[in-house]
Amino acid sequence: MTHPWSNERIIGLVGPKGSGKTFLLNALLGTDPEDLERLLQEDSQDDPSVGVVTWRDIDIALLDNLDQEALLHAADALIFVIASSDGVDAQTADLWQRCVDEEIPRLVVITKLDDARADMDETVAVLRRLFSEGPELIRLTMPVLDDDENLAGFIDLATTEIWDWTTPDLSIVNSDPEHVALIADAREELIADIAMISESDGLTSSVVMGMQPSIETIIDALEEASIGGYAQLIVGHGLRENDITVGTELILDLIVDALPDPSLRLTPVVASPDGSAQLPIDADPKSPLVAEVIHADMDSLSLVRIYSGELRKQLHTNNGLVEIQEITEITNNLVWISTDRPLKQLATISLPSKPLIIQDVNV
Ligand SMILES: Nc1nc2c(ncn2[C@@H]2O[C@H](COP(=O)(O)OP(=O)(O)OP(=O)(O)O)[C@@H](O)[C@H]2O)c(=O)[nH]1
Ligand SMILES: [Mg+2]
Repeated sequence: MTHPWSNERIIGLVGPKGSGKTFLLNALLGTDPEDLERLLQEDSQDDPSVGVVTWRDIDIALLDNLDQEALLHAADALIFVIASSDGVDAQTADLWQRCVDEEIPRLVVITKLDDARADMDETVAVLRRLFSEGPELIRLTMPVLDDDENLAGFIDLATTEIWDWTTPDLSIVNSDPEHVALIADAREELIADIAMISESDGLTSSVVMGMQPSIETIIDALEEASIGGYAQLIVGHGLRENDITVGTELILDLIVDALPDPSLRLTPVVASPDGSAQLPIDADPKSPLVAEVIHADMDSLSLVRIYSGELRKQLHTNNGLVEIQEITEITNNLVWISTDRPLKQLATISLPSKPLIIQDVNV
């Protein structure tokens, strides 16, 4: 039976200032291009923004502008948004290292590939030097240009299919022999990398014996490694004329197929309010409630992440009982609540009948 929480993803967007996080968020949400420039102008790093899009029946919550600590609690996976022309700042490099230490699954999106100065190969090389000396950073796509040298789409190196946004609706087509020859080296590198870190013996032994693994085997291994947080896929994104964004649907597919759902997350370590240890709690709506205030607003409106259990009207928090007045669901596990009094950021929410306090979230 599938887990009740397998139909959602909670994803945070991170990256240097101006790298295109809010732009990518709106592309993924399918925001009308006419509203986009205004939204980018209004975007303020003081206000968290949460959007939700349903893709292939999966509800994807996307978080932007959250305080870093809160984001690392709220999200089950991060998308590192890096502009091809701008590179990486120290804060982003530090955050990457923290994700390595805490095994937080992540995806890398290289943005602004329509920029004349953009060079995806070069950006991938820089990221590999900066973030990983091993095979974990795996580039999945390569840009395809049209006759005018504008960004037209991407080749998926695993399937060798071309995702083409020139038609003007997206079409996914098989690549011709000329393209296959062009990507041969990059594809070989991808297969060697995934074979090195894959837990699938079939893949590793077929590569060692010099055989071509099937596309299905490669994709399964990539998805498993990405969900498990031990490989990070790199893909591209950009813009075409008429405000068509290139790469968006491919990223939505990857969020669904290659990033974890809330049931796969290790739940926080909890204790009783008196400090006595408690057994770990399963990420399951039937378990005791453990939730956390991710962002607290002046007027008693709070963004809450549920790790286990279900919210009730009366709740226990670190500083006493509160009552919920209204719940607005973003996904099953991420909700806005208004309460009879303000809550504190990173306060634990539990049931009055089983009060619990979070000791540590990402362990
Ligand atoms: N041409 C082009 N411009 C882009 C692309 N992505 C983002 N931009 C532009 O880059 C600028 C910065 O993008 P934002 O989405 O605001 O960047 P951000 O990472 O949210 O920035 P902060 O919130 O300030 O950290 C905006 O003017 C966008 O229109 C892209 O793929 N192509
Ligand atoms: Mg922004």
